[in-house]
Parts: sequence; C-alpha cells; structure tokens
Amino acid sequence: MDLDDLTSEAVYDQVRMEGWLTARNAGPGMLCALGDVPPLMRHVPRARRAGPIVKPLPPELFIRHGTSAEMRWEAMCGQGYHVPNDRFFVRNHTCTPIIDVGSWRLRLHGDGLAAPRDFTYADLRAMPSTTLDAGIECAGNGRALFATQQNQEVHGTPWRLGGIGVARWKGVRLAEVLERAGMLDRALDLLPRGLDPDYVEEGVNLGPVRRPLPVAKAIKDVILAYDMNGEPLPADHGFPVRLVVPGWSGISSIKWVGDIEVSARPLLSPWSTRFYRMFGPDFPPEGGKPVTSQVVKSAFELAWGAAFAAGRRHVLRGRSWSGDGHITNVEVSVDGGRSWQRALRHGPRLAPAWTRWHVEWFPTRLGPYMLMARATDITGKTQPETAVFNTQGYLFDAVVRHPVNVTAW
Ligand SMILES: Nc1nc2c(c(=O)[nH]1)N[C@H]1C(S)=C(S)[C@@H](COP(=O)(O)O)O[C@H]1N2
Ligand SMILES: [Mo]
Repeated sequence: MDLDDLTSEAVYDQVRMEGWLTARNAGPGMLCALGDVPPLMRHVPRARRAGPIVKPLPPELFIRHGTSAEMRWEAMCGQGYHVPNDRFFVRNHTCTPIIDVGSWRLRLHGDGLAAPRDFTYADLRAMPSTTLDAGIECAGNGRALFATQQNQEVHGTPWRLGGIGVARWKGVRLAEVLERAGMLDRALDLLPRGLDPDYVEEGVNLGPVRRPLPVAKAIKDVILAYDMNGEPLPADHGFPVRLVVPGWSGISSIKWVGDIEVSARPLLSPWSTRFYRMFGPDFPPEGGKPVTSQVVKSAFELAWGAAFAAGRRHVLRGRSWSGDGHITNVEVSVDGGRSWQRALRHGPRLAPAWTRWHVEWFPTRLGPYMLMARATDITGKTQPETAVFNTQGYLFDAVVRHPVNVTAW
C-alpha cells in the first residue's frame, strides 16, 4: 500500500486514523487540534421543512426505511443504464431540507485559503462544466442479508440490495472551485458540510453530516454536481449542489453542501472515526479496516420471490458493480449454486458505475428456486460465499441467494 497516495480512500483513512489514535493517546488536549469543527455557517434559511423525503415513494418503486428509501430492483427491469431520478434510492440521516437557491451560497473557508470565498448558484453554473457517469452506493447496502443469509445480527438500515444508484451527474470540478478560491499549497483536507438538520444519535448532537476528504482526491475527480440525469438535482438528492466522489462510499458524496472548510490540518468527523469503520470480534476495539471503496456485488432486476411460468423461456437480467474497477465476468446459478453459467454482458461497463448482464432460463420443475449471481472485477476479486461479519453490517459482498417461484400456467 502506497501511504502517499491519499486519493485512495483506504490509504487516506488509515493515515488519518493513525494520527487520531496517536493524538488520543497523547491526551485529551491534543484531540481538538485534530477533530475540532468551527461553528457551522448556517446562512441558508430553511424556509419550509418537508417530511424526511420530498419525492413520492410509491410502494412499487421503493421500500421505506425510516428517513431513507430503498430502490426496488424490479423497478429497474427494462430501464436503461442510469437509474431514473424518480426511483433513485434516498439515504437521509435526518430529512431533506428545502433550500432557496437565490440566497444559497457555497462558502469556502479555513486556514488552507488566503480568505473565505462565496460562490452563488449562478457562479457555479457559469463555470466550465463536466459530466460523469457514476454510482453512489451506501456502505450498508446489502446489510439485511447478514441476518437473512448468515444468521448474524447487525445494526443499521436493513437495505437489501437497493441502496445503490447510477446517474449522469453534471457540475463543476471541485478542483476548479478550489483554484478560484485561491487554495494555498498548505491545504491538506476538506470538510464539506450538508445543510440538512444536525444528526442526533442517542441524545447526542453530532452536528451536520460531514466527512473529511483529502485535497488529493478532491482535485483528482470530485465534482460539485448541480444536474442529475439531465435535470437540476431533485431536492432529495442534494439540491442545489452535492458532491459526487467517484469510487468512495456514498457518505462522501455530501448533499446540500453549504460550506467547505479548507484546512491545513488533518480533519476528522464522527463519519470517519465512528461510522464507516469495521467493528466486531475480528477487528481492533478502535475500529479496524475503514470502509473504503465498495465491494463487488450483483443484483437481479427481479422482485424478491418473483414468480415465473414453468415450461417457458425467460430472460433473467441483472447488474454487477465494484468500487475497484469494472466487472470482467458474471456467472449465474439457477440451482442454488450447484452449477453456474456465464452471463452475457451488454452495454457500457463503467467504473465506478455498473455492468448489465442477462441469461436465459427455461424452468420446468415447479416450486421454489434460489437464483444466484457471482461477479468478478478487474482486480480479480470474485464475490465470496460469506461476507465478513461486522457489527454495523457494512460491505456485504457475498453471493446473494435470491428466492423465486416457478408456477404452472
Ligand atoms: N448532507 C447529507 N449528505 C449525505 C447524506 C446525508 O444524510 N446528509 N447521506 C449520505 C449517504 S450515507 C449516502 S449513501 C448518500 C446517498 O445519496 P442519495 O440520497 O442521493 O441516494 O448521500 C450521502 N450524503
Ligand atoms: Mo450511506
């Protein structure tokens, strides 16, 4: 592992975590030098607060989970490469804020700049734009399968596999915004913050959703997106502007960005020290391996328990993806893993997005079946039989057993 390559989420997290642990062990006085967060500039009026999610969530498109909503995979059947905005999953820590774009400003501030600098929505729209096809996936996507498939109890939103979406994002390169703001050479870390209400966990206010990002990654390929699939960002997906951080777990792609601290010091937040780390019997008590790029996964574009007519030809469609590069191979089993056939890929297979595939199926026996799909990515990594247990249920990469039924017709 090249410890200088901070554009890698794994390296960045490891380096910052070691700094944090050293400071923590040196005594409490040292901690604020690393973790302290200046008061949030909430200069955006929250005129009207809707429910947790603004867009309609028809039950045929979504599974509700508290303040979040999971995409139903059967809703992707017959859709193109991108997930339409009306069915893209929503992961809210609290609720979607309604932001007045006229008074909204993106404020850059901190000791990594000569002076603070504000950008209006019109300023950003007037800058050179860039377009990016990228997936955003929640690190907990697949979490429910720890219980149903491995009999393990984990905490957090019980996503099945619909905590992912791929969209065409348009916006400005964060590198360009930082340059216009006059970022200094000493700038090291950024802390983008959302304008949604503070996140409170068990009575403790953890402040606005925020997760540090190294300057190295920010200037490499991060964008400040204002359009999603050709429309202005919908409220639930970050209007007026969100970050899209390709290849990193979903939490880095901060929505409703209000300000970005540009810091000459390393930064941390609860979203890098407490959440999105691997905890459990196999990991050290301070949290082991950070949740980094997403693991290899596959999903069928089918309802859970879908019905198929016996004695007919069917096409099973699905998608596979990996945070480490594009997908090179997908195999499908219709007999619970006894035999496998190679799926046919079609369309683009972009990283960090996904690859579409299909196989034909002609079932004759009536009754329940387990469909399975197993993908391999460019690094040679194949989905395993079991995922590594961790108490918060991150990174479920095991081959999923998808139940269906074959009925007479
Ligand atoms: N401000 C803010 N940004 C946020 C979040 C949030 O709750 N507040 N959730 C994060 C998480 S955990 C994920 S997985 C993605 C989800 O993006 P989406 O809701 O557009 O699908 O947004 C990230 N950005
Ligand atoms: Mo997430």
